[in-house]
Amino acid sequence: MSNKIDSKTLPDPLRRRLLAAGLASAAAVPLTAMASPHRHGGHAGHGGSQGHQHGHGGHAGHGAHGAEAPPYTADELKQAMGYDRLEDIPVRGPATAVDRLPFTERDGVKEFELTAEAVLWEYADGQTVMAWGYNGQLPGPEIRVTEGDRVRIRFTNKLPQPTSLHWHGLHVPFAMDGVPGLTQEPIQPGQSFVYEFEAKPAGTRFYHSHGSHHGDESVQIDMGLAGAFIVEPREGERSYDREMTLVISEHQLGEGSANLSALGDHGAHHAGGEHSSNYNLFTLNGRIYPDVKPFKVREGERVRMRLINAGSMSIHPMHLHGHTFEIVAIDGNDVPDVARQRRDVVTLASGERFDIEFVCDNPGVWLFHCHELHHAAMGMIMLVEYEGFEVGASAQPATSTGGHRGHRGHH
Ligand SMILES: [Cu+2]
Repeated sequence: MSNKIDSKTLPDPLRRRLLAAGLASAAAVPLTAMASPHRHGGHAGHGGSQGHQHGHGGHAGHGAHGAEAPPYTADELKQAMGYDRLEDIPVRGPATAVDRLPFTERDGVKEFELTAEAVLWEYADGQTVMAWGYNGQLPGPEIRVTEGDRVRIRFTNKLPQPTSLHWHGLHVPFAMDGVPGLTQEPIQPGQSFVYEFEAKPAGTRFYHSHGSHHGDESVQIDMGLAGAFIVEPREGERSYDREMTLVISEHQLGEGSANLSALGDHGAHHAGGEHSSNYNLFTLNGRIYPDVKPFKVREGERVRMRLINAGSMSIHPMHLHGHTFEIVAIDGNDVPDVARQRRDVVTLASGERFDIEFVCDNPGVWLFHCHELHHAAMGMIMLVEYEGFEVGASAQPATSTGGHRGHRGHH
């Protein structure tokens, strides 16, 4: 039994990385024949999006097009990203991202500015995926306020498609809930909408697109439209010395940086239910291993991790090496001391949040990763690094023993 990825289904940049890391098995089938079976020259003149269904089964087995052939047409690129050419889309990444969204205080209200826009997001150093990001980043910048604060979010839609903004886990007034067709009209490209509410209750919440209608919410989330919204309690003492927020997302990467949630012929943005879900890129705070920013801790500290599954579908059993943690909050709500589970795996379904805390009593550089190991192989690993710990000094080389000489290796 092997946990290796069948790399022939992966886009080229991912495949090369995984092969290099020994996490994928080399495929005999030419990659180009498999990575984008739905887009090739024969379709160049198809009549646009209407009736454009997935499953061009008749084309299986071709393989004539080149490695760089993008799985989309110029029309589709324009429709999904608002740009005529890939080269025109701004590249954004950790260098331009902010962890926390700044605000201005006016008449006792904390005012934030959020813009949804199309970018090429650098999910790993030098590698990009088409994305829709709040303020151009994945995840969107963390909004952090105190319980009871009055907040006003001025939101602008610079996407080529209508959208909306929902406050997940917050008790907002009905008209502020961001559900298009129910609480408000969808926000059209170029339009703005002002959300205003009292931040409550305290806890790990998040914000995400609710689509332009119920049928494309998953597409918009898969394109990257989600971010943390942390409401700190107004009273009570902090139980931890240090904290971090971890937003989990999933994407469908194709050739040429294509994000197949909005591109290719999945029909994702045309009709509800057409959205495919062949996720092959699982990000932690918008990045994949080894380019995920590590959580740096110090021996003796008690630390909190706020885990948010902002993905639209997958379930992630997140596992910490070398420590036992306590689940201190579920969906943002405190768990009483006597009811706290002590775990080393916590499983997050879509939309769930878990706050975990542990004492840093075992110096090292430890993995925190998804134990659905295909997800780990495709990026879902983060390091918890103790300050001052040297990996090289303690890494032990493997040695062979006489009795096993000539052993052929088992499975
Ligand atoms: Cu997972």
